[in-house]
Amino acid sequence: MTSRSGFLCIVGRPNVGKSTLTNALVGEKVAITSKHPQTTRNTIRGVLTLTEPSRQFVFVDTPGLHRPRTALGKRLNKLIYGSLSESDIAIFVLDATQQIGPGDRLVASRLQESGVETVVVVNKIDIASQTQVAEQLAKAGLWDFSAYVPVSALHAAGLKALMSELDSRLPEGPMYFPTGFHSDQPERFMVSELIREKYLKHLREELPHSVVVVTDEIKTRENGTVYVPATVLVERESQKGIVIGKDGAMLSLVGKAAREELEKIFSTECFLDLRVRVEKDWQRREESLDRLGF
Ligand SMILES: Nc1nc2c(ncn2[C@@H]2O[C@H](COP(=O)(O)OP(=O)(O)OP(=O)(O)O)[C@@H](O)[C@H]2O)c(=O)[nH]1
Ligand SMILES: [Mg+2]
Repeated sequence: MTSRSGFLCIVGRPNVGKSTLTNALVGEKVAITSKHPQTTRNTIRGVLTLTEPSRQFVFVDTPGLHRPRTALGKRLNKLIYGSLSESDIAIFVLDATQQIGPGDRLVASRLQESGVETVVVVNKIDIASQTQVAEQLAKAGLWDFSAYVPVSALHAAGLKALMSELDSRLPEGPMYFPTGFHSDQPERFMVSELIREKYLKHLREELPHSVVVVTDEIKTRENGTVYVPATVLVERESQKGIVIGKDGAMLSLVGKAAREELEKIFSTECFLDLRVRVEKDWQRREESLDRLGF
């Protein structure tokens, strides 16, 4: 019997809920989320395998599309267009509580140019009025994409209807990953992202954009505990103080939250060795971006 499979690229402007939707569709946390725009900085693949008949959805969460102001921003936009061109289906996410703006129109026109079959998702219906949702659907409807589905990614509402739209469009294809497999992100990347997520939760305004986390080799010790050495990089000396906090308060708050989540994942005691270093203007310097793996 033939199976069906496909790559489904999740696109939209920053902060509309792409990563939250990715996690909800996959049923596992594969991508970090935050209240700050431009949280996601890599394409994150999350896999959902269904049986009877056998089919596999490879969701590709992407960074929010925006007009780039840094070398990093330019690389991220390129990354989005690259994943879009390799996708079978695009999922275009809109925020029901926000007017459709230039950011959404930019995404829409890129999707139209790409010719990829697109399903539009109007997200955050849990905090939008019925009128807002109806108006958003009507306005987005003018773009003439393949289907329109209102959802709440956060509360897993409307996902059945969305899955049925996606399922009916999934082409024939091989099972790329084994059953039970949800993510192909390397362990060290996942750990860095988790630490960054805790920082995003506690930092305000522009600073989150300046933070990047690098995890070195994770070691399992003889007694079964796990040692995780990680470095938080910021762009300027002045940011170092904020990331460390008064008497190290921020560092220990973030470290504790990250360690607790790591212990759940590794199912053992973890020692998180968290350090802070300045990597001057890393977002703007091509060689820093190369070294940091962007
Ligand atoms: N109320 C509500 N909040 C949501 C919903 N989906 C996402 N959010 C919130 O919206 C914010 C942004 O969510 P993300 O999933 O990080 O958004 P994103 O589109 O991946 O953002 P970038 O990676 O920055 O492009 C977070 O605070 C989420 O909790 C939803 O359905 N309802
Ligand atoms: Mg995201």
